[in-house]
Amino acid sequence: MIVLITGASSGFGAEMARKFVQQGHKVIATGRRTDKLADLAAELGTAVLTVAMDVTDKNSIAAALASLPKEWQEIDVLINNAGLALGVAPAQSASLEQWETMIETNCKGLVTVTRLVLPDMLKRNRGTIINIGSSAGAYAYPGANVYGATKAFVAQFTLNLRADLVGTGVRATNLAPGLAGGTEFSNVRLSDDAAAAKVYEGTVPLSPGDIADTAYWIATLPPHVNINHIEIMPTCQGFGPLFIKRN
Ligand code: NDP
Ligand code: 8X3
Repeated sequence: MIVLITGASSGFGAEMARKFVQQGHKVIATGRRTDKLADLAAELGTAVLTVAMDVTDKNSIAAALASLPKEWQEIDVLINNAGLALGVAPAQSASLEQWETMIETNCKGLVTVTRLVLPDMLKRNRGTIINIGSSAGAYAYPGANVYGATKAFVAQFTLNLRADLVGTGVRATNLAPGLAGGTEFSNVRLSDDAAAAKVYEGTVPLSPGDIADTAYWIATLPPHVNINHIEIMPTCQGFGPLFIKRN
């Protein structure tokens, strides 16, 4: 299979690239940091093609897809993984610019890549699209305001994609992890490496390997099986009680 992964320069994306390559597949690893993509290619060899792609820039996405050599053009699996949370401030004081970046990346970027890759999958009547959502798309918590909303968008877009794709050979899944360590997610969100490390203190979070194994399982199920939505949490994570502010 040929697997295109957005945001393969770190975290889940890089680990999913490793998983698919180790299992004998070819990976188009995309992202903005081409130095990190080059490191991944050096590690994994010729089964990886690195392509610069900024999902917030439609021209960058189109140029990346147009640049694919002929033998890399038939994408079997698209993993829309590129995404980020920025900040934990409450809505009333959050940065509007950070909100816009999350919407541009997690929502607009994801739908643009999907829209540009989908027609070729439909021509071949096969393909799997795995969108990386989040438990934050299902459960509210303070400071998740727009991040959680973007992941709720991912969940509903995936279901609506499924509705449109019924009867074709193309599948779509929302893969929604909870707390996961070993990625740059909290470093990016908090812009403070010490604070990012504290997020995982005293926990056994999900690992990038857990997510890569799940994505691989979804992509290699028999063609008649579609996982619509899968939510995974570490065993140590639960659901907060509904918050009540008492006088
Ligand atoms: P990382 O920060 O390690 O990885 C994020 C990836 O997204 C990077 O490779 C980054 O690449 C890429 N990315 C960000 N912005 C853009 C952009 N504009 N264009 C292209 N690529 C971009 O975090 P994770 O691996 O943890 O996150 C991966 C996905 O998983 C995200 O969608 C995140 O929301 C989701 N998630 C994470 C959880 C966690 O707890 N870690 C839990 C649930 C969901 P580059 O900077 O090189 O462009
Ligand atoms: C990342 C999981 O709980 O930090 O999507 O929002 S959480």
